[in-house]
Amino acid sequence: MICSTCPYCGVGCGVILSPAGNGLTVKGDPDHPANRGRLCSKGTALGETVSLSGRLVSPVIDGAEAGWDTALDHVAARFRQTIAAHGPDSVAFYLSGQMLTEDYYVANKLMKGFIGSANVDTNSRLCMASTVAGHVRAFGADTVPGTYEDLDEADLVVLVGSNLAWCHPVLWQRVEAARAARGTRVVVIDPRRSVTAEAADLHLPIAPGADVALFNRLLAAIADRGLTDAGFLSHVTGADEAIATACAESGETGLSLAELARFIELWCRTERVVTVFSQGVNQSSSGTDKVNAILNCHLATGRIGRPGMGPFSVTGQPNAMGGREVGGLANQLACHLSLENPDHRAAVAGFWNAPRMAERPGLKAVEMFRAVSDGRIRALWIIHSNPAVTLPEADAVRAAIAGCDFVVVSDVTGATDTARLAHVLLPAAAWAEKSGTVTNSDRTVSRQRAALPPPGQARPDWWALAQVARRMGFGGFDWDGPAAIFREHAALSGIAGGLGRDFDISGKAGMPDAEYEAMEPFRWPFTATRQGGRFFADGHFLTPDGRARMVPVTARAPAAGLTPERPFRLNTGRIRDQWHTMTRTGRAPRLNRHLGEPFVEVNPADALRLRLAPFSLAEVTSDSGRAILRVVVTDRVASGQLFAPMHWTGETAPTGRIDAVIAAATDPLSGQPESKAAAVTLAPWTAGWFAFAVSDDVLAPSTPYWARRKTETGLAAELAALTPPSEGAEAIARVLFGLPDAELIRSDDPARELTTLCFVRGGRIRALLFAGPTPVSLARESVIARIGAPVGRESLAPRAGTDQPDEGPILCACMGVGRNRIAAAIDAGARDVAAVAAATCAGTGCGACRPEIAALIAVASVPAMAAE
Ligand SMILES: Nc1nc2c(c(=O)[nH]1)N[C@H]1C(S)=C(S)[C@@H](COP(=O)(O)OP(=O)(O)OC[C@H]3O[C@@H](n4cnc5c(=O)[nH]c(N)nc54)[C@H](O)[C@@H]3O)O[C@H]1N2
Ligand SMILES: Nc1nc2c(c(=O)[nH]1)N[C@H]1C(S)=C(S)[C@@H](COP(=O)(O)OP(=O)(O)OC[C@H]3O[C@@H](n4cnc5c(=O)[nH]c(N)nc54)[C@H](O)[C@@H]3O)O[C@H]1N2
Ligand code: SF4
Ligand SMILES: [Mo]
Repeated sequence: MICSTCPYCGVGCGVILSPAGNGLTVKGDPDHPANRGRLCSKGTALGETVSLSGRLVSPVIDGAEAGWDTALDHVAARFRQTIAAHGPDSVAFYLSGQMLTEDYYVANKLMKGFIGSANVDTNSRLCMASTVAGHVRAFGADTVPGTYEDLDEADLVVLVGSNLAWCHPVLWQRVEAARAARGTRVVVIDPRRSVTAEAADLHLPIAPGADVALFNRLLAAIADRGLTDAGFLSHVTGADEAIATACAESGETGLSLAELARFIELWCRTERVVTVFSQGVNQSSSGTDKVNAILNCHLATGRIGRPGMGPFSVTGQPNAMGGREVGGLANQLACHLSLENPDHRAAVAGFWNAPRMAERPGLKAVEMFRAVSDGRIRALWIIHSNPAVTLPEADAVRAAIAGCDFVVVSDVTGATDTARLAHVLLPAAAWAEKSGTVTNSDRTVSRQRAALPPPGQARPDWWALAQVARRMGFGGFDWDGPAAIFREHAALSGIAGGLGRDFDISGKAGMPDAEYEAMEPFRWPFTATRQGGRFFADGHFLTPDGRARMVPVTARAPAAGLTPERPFRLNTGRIRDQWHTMTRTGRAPRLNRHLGEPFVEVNPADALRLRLAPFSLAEVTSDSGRAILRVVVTDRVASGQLFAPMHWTGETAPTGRIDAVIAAATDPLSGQPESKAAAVTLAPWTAGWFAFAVSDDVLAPSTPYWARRKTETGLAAELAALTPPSEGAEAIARVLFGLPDAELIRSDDPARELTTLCFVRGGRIRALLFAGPTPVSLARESVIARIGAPVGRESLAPRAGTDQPDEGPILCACMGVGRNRIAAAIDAGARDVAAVAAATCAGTGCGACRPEIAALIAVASVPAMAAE
């Protein structure tokens, strides 16, 4: 049994790993302070993602396998030559908040101290950069004041732009527990009725981007009611201006006066309020101002750093926080030190014995890839990220990477949109195979520990970075393992502490290897005199004068204005059971069953107006690109708004890459792109041919639309084309399945306009294709279950709800219970979540599906409207 940490979200749940056969069993760690044994659907399915199929197991140079020595020499030589010819700013690293602290530390040291450029940026630019900028403006440092216990002890939790039930499910469970224990109220501020909004006491469907206008209304009300905390304000500057600006705010919130009044009343009346914020705040062209608008309200009332109250940025990735600590962003140094402060630079240069310190900030992610595109950057190393999918203007980013002189990608698989463009691929040891530390949203540092041997030649990322540094001729990169790197990082944080920074874990700097091995989770700071706790209740801040800043901010509309040609506001984000570009969660069949295809949520009124039928296909177009997505008609989104998930890629649904559509408009201070407010056109994509295909092995579509997923029995795909294939369905199917000669049984159902092709070998079904002129309506999970079965007499095309029981989309991933079974339980009389759980077991695992079950019950409980 090995204690480690989940590699997905910033909740940072502790897990207990037990190697079993070739795989792992994964359980929640009852002793970890973040989760106390709980896990969500993604954490629960971790054991299913560690299989070695598709893993990158050896370095690859220009498509040919190579040894590490050759690959590392090659990378070092190309970086050295590029720097010699074009200077240090002609090279760059693009990193990730999923790297371990030790990996991150080495990359940052190499680039900022030895190569002498600050062109090291990370996907945290797309994620947390606005929060970092907002924290620094208000507090003088990027410090999260509170802890998770505040969620347990709050009387009001306000979730701003956070779909907590899906994206931080274990924190949502803590909030639910607080509701049950102390009656905590929950407000969700989100233009979309997310499952979290549905479960809240109050949902404020704010106009997209209007958060500053809303929090300015709140600040004005706080001042108007005399609720400012005069004592605390003696530790704050800028209050008068911020309040005056708030009182003058004229921006629309999109909310009714009653909704506004209810929110203001709740916030003003409740001292213990935690305002949790996430990507609805950060991913905005006014993201930093949104952060400060929220911080202003907490500073004005002194509700910060005390039990049950404070602003709380929940981090997305498992080590988003650790990346900020090592200085992974292009405008940071290390340990919360500033690149632009000569004393800070000198201190770090001395500690590293650095020959060539970067002296000014490097290029931020969006700018970095523009520099790749126009040839200012000629050598690029991408580690643990998939920017060809996840950066805005993704088609341009993909072209930029493809056109770059020299691209190195470190990944666990070569089958990603980005890895396919690399000159050199380096095989990384994956989560369960490597050791190091991560820091979660509440500053708790936890160990990740290896439980499995790395396959083939896979090695940890820190090792590859240190090897390249040494081969470039640099000293100071000869650690024998992550413990040594961690000690160095901790020692540097002590120097930062001496310079007045609060990120100081120097209490861990002298730790021997054995202690690092056994290290229990701890919260920073960690020094001889101070360990863990909250910040700022004492009124001491990290600005030059020690006082916090209230920043006057005014609402701005999203960067892209709506026009008659681009009349829809496109919002993007996450679904419950997938992680980003699905390179890991997509390997677990049960996680692919919740929502198996890229989609766009469209309000019923808009769907009617545009003649978009449910489950038809629609084209979403902006000035930067287009996507083709399955239409989900739902009033979760308001008229004029759309929502699409970010997860699909060239590997899983080439026309579903939503970042192709997102313009690279960024926040002027943080450089974070506006991923949630594109101006787009929506139109039917009038396919004349639809198909659903399942296979035990090969499934290689080439139709203009396709989306493919892994299943329990192989692969499944949705296909569509504008016209039926001229060569006929059989020819298409034989190529699709790679079965040129297999025995074929064909059946045509004229009533349903459905053709079924069944490929058989040895009396067993290998592959099935169902095709027709309209979206294929079938019990998909029943079809998937037929692969490998003997060809029987029953219909090859099961209809939903007819022959075999069909689960439909899986709502409870932990227990494998689908929407149809839950609906049946509700039909049979289950009237609350507990009754559904008793009847089906749904909702008894991680609980992330409970809001969806509650929603089904609510819908079923609406009395049928009397016919008029
Ligand atoms: N299942 C799952 N969980 C994850 C991840 C994942 O990929 N899958 N990724 C992790 C990562 S890296 C991150 S950063 C987090 C993100 O976690 P969240 O921020 O909770 O997730 P998102 O879905 O990106 O966006 C949250 C909400 O912002 C809303 N929103 C859009 N525009 C606005 C606006 O103008 N104002 C307000 N107030 N709200 C708005 C959206 O409608 C959406 O519901 O999730 C983490 N957890
Ligand atoms: N439209 C839109 N775009 C968005 C967002 C949005 O809400 N909307 N959200 C943004 C946010 S918040 C984020 S955080 C980003 C995330 O975007 P990315 O970081 O680009 O997405 P991931 O899929 O997490 O990419 C991680 C890569 O690392 C690889 N990998 C896994 N384990 C290891 C390892 O141990 N070592 C190495 N070297 N590689 C490994 C995976 O196979 C994968 O290719 O997306 C951003 N993009
Ligand atoms: S909430 Fe889920 S994804 Fe996040 S750390 Fe915990 S188990 Fe992992
Ligand atoms: Mo993120």
